[in-house]
Amino acid sequence: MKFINFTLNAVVLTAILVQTACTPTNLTKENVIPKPVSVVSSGSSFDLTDQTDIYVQGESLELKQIGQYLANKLNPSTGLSLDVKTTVNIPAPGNIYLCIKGGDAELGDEGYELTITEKSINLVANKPAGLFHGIQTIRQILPSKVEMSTVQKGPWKISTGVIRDFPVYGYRGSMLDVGRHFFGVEDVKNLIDQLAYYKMNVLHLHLSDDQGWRIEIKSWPNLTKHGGSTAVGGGKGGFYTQKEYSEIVKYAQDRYITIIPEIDMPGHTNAALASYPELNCNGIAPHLFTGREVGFSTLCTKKEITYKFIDDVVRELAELTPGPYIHIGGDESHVTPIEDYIPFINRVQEIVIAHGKQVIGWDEIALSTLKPNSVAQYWAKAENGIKAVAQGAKVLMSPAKNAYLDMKYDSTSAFGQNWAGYIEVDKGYNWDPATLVPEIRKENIIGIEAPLWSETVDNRKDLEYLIFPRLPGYAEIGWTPANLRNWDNYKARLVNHGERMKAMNISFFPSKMVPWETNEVK
Ligand code: TNX
Repeated sequence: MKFINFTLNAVVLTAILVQTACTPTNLTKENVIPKPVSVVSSGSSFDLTDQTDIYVQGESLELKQIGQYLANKLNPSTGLSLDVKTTVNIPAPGNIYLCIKGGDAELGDEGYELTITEKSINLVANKPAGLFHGIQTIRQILPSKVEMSTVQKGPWKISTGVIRDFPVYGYRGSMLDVGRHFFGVEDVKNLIDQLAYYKMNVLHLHLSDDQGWRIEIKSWPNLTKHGGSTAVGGGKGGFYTQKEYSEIVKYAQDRYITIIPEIDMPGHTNAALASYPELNCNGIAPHLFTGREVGFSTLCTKKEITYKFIDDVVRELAELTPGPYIHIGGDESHVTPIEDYIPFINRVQEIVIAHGKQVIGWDEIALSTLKPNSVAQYWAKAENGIKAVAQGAKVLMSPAKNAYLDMKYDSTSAFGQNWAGYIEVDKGYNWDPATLVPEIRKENIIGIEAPLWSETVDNRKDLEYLIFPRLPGYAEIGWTPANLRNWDNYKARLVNHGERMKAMNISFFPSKMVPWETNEVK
């Protein structure tokens, strides 16, 4: 009898242990990046089953698309074939419900409230963007293997509780330099989905540089025909037709990401100067350039044709750009005399405004006279950022020493540069845009952007090595309040995201700062 009792107890105990090992019940222990503003656990779990569907409120095409994005992410791995359905009533138990309810001021345009009970998953936001960010959270509180592209074994349980979440900054972005090496439409779309997973909302495309012009401009066709024909190291280059570019813009828009196009000027313009001799002060087109040096080229700021050229380019770009900004570069114009540089930037600012857009430029543009709705992107000189603030303009934080995705992690890094130092994963994470430069305060800052210059990388795999695992850290800096951010806590969540990156086939740098688990994706 005693013996039987003992065995029974052991069976019960084992059952309990097995259950706790595979049933998530504490929502606060989930590994969401960026860390949500508030998470309250209610200690139980919801089951995704073959009965579960995704309901969206009303007949909105936009909400259906968001629901479909979630279904497309969950169906391949769960094998559950969740359907997207519309409803005017609260759906029956067992389903996921996405719904817009205005009036929650704290949530703003991008926040969401996610309520998970044993019976249902309810996602509410003021705006569709909030729902879109909320479905990324749903993905992240499911087991990591949900990100695999082939059917995995369930169960698919989600801890119950309530998450209320909204971002600190309205601009959370990354930049891809397609000038030094060209990356095609599919690579850019892939990056856009990666940004979306971390609730980022801007992708800045550096579309022209000394080595290449990458966007079709119909009124100046030789820019891409000749100027787009090579790359760093003498590769074949490439460019986006306006049709392809619009496809990228739309793809990003569907993921609540704004594309910001950059045409760098007056420096970083050799590709344009090589394509049109009249843009050069001496009227002679230079050869195409395939090296890595910077600061040797300039548009001829004294010729009227230069402003006709810029007006045409900005007009065509503005027509392709639903977002508010055109980026005008303005960095490292070492061969443009400062007395020419200042009026040049002022005039280009007027051109951009005339085409209905706002200016962003690298921090040097603060040497000119900025309008209050222009933005200086701080990358190198704090004094330029401070000058922008003094003029009432805003600052975008991309300090090279903290936020450049093309800096090596350490001396062993396979790709990248080190002119701004090494940026290990902890260094990339451990800084606060609002206190980095005391004179640039939170109210002066529109957000954060992590730029990726592409001199040393020319394919998706090598790009990912530089982007991951640093990108999630920049996403968290842009989204999560500074007082909720902590490296040790972040590091533990990043371990779990190592599994997710593996599941998504992302080639990330296995930094020694993070205790990655080497076993299979759970
Ligand atoms: C500086 S950052 C540049 C780029 C280079 C980068 C390399 C900036 C505004 N200008 O032209 O690609 O360094 O890290």
